[in-house]
Amino acid sequence: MVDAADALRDAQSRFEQRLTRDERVEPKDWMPDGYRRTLIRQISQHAHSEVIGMQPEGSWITRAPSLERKLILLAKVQDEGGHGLYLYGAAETLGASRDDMIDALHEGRAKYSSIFNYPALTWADIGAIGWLVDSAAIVNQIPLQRCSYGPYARAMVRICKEESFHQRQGYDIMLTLARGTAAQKAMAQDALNRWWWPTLMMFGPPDAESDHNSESFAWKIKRYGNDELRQKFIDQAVPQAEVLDLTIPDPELAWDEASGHYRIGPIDWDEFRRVVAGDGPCNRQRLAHHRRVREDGAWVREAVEAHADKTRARGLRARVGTGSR
Ligand code: BYC
Repeated sequence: MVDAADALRDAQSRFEQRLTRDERVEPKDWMPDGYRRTLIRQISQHAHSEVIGMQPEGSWITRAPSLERKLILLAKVQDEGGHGLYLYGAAETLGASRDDMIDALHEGRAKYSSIFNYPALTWADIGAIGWLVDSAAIVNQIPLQRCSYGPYARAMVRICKEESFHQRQGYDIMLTLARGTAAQKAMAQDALNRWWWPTLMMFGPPDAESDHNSESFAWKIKRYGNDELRQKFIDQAVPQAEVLDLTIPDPELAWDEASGHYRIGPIDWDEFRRVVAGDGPCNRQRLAHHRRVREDGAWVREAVEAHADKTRARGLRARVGTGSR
């Protein structure tokens, strides 16, 4: 008879073989507790980022400069709500409850991306968010399509497709403004000035200071380090800024022939730590809004649950009725 310790060893070895063969781990497969915890942490924080990320752009839906721009922005913000839902769903397959995840966000136990604590002050910010923030999201998320956890990897495939459209809408706004009047071009430049450095911080702390890199690499959740992805983004964004004829706000930015990469000046990691700790320009406003909307929507969730209970009870009565005939 196989005792519990043997069964556990077998399960562990099957898990490791799966990772070695680059196969997906699925919800019902055995997995180490740490793997499950890391995934719940990352996926739920990713979901929170998508949903909180709706706020800076959502505030511009009624102020978009044309009907076409309004429709496009509306579709983008709705996509982000959808991304949040796929991701909460993926975290639920690991046994996390939606209410617990939201409570963790409200109580400051779960983070969301630092980038969404900056305000969208002008229409050009909507361009800069789409161009820079969504480009950064794509660079970070493409490798997550190969993440070892099946439901997360599959959610990423769909999300990445939608992110490409988001990026293009942002770049198109920037292009229109940069080729517009002097005042429009100045507005685009000002947005780039304010969003450039916070976008670089989205990739997380330098690898040397990353808490989770080593475990996440071993578990094939992360495929690249924070610095490598940040560099990839910079190398893509600099020529795009040249096409726009806008200046990246970094006097030390320079092409390094030897490495084949752009080199940048120092990132203000104190600012990053401050924003992540809750003291960015909009942290309080973002969380207060999320709490308010959650409270306002409580009656909808209660009605949906009451309806589901009623439907279940009716189904049960019908089955009992059929059985007694
Ligand atoms: N902001 O060990 P590390 C979007 C935290 S949605 C805040 O490197 P990890 C979009 C990190 O959580 C974009 N916190 O961590 C939506 C950890 O703290 P905890 C969101 C950050 O997880 C709407 C600590 O710092 N994308 O694009 O290995 C509209 C140490 O870091 C940040 C994702 O969530 C940050 N920027 O790597 C438009 C992608 N960076 O958790 C666009 C999925 C780090 O121990 N997530 N921290 O308390 C990831 O790929 C990884 O979680 C990260 C960080 C690369 C972000």
